Amino acid sequence: RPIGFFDSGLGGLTSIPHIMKQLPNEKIIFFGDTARTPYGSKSPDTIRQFTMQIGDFLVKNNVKMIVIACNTVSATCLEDLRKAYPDIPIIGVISPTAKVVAKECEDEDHIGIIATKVTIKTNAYEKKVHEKRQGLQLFSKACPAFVPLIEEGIIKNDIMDLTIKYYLDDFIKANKINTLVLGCTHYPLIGENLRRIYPGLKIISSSKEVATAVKIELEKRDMFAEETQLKNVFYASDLSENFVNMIQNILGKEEDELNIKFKNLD
Ligand code: DGN
Repeated sequence: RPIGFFDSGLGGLTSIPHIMKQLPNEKIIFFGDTARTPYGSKSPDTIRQFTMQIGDFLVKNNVKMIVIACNTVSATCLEDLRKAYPDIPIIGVISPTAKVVAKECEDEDHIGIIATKVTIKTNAYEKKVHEKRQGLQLFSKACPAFVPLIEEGIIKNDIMDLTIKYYLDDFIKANKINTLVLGCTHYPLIGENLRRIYPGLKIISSSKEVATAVKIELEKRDMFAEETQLKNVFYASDLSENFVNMIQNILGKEEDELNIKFKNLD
């Protein structure tokens, strides 16, 4: 059986190469809600309604596990989804990332958390990190314009660089940030920009850390896949040119090697 992954858009795709590397036998069904992205500035009720529709779709596709490759949904609806599907393991991105922050950071580090408005408003990262380790110095900043620009493919240019500086120059300077947590699965797509603009900053990515959590959970439940003929499938609620380009870029494959499908959930 495949593992179901979803995101409000194409951001969650940034987890897939980490999964493919760590768990090469696993098959993936990915759903990106590209027609309704971004979720990050919507109300929790709307996000919950969309999340339940996606959960139903993945469960109908016989997934053995659901990975919420979206911080916004993980911060707002993880427990709702777990209640709706008590027999399926459901993993969010925030707890595994908070675990790494708690393990790898020092008390004197100044840790910046950047994410969507909704994720920041829930304080989900602060709660999770401090549950695991008291005393770490956390500072958070919502960066709501990043996701729409990334979804439009506006990445390798001055508009993105200026937007990054607009949100982060003062934030990093005023709070003496030396570690940045990418609390949105879209943000690895601007990782190069961030490293170039702020060299020396240590970066922790939620997209990467969730892959390790999936591996641990599969091991714990003895659910590793045998080798199979199943192919990964990538569904999107809007098959925009940018979505198709992004999958190709992120996975390093041509369109005809990928199984990309349209799925409307409305
Ligand atoms: N990729 C989503 C996240 O990790 O929060 C954000 C997408 C959005 O809808 N803004």
